Amino acid sequence: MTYALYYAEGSAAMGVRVVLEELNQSYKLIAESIDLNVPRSPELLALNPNGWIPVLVNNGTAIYECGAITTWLCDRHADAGLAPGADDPQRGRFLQWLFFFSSSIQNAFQMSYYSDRFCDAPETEASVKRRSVSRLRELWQVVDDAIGDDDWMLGERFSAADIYLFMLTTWLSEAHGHPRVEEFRQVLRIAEAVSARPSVRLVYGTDPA
Ligand SMILES: N[C@@H](CCC(=O)N[C@@H](CS)C(=O)NCC(=O)O)C(=O)O
Repeated sequence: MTYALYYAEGSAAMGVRVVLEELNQSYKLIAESIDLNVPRSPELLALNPNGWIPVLVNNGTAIYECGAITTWLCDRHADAGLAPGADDPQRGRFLQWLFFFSSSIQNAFQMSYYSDRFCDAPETEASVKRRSVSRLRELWQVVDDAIGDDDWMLGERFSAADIYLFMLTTWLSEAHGHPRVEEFRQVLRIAEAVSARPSVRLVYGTDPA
């Protein structure tokens, strides 16, 4: 089974690629740009009119939205155990974090990186950027508190939610005035554990030479 992933370094497509690696699936990458000065390709826009990546294509079906792609992949390749199944008591918690990451934390990042989309007058853009920073601090604190002494987002069990968490921490940027990941000690602990996985080292290019 081969997947095609619309992809750019530094983007949300990296998390999906880590999931594909963890699931041991073959895939090809289709290079896209997330540079705001580069137009989106007609091929991408035909699959996702928002012009966002990731988009995952399989057997003629294209899916966008990180959380949906992640859940769909984990369910299709359930043997890998990267997500609790539909009847597992931890299924709800898994979905909770995936949705929280994509609808709240990712959205707060968008307010930083694409602040002009969240206001209708240039003079209010600085306010959107400021609020994105305080919002990120609030939201990461919620995650940090929830982790407590747990090993992973689902307690003792590693899952794709941890991969998603790791990816989001890589977007924290001093240049944007974001809080440092070190402010959230439990988040940092999980992100460091995820970063040591071979899949992540391959995708993020952090394999030792
Ligand atoms: N809600 C979408 C957001 C995806 C998203 O924001 N992708 C960014 C890269 S991380 C992108 O394609 N940006 C280009 C643009 O907005 O023009 C998801 O979860 O997949």
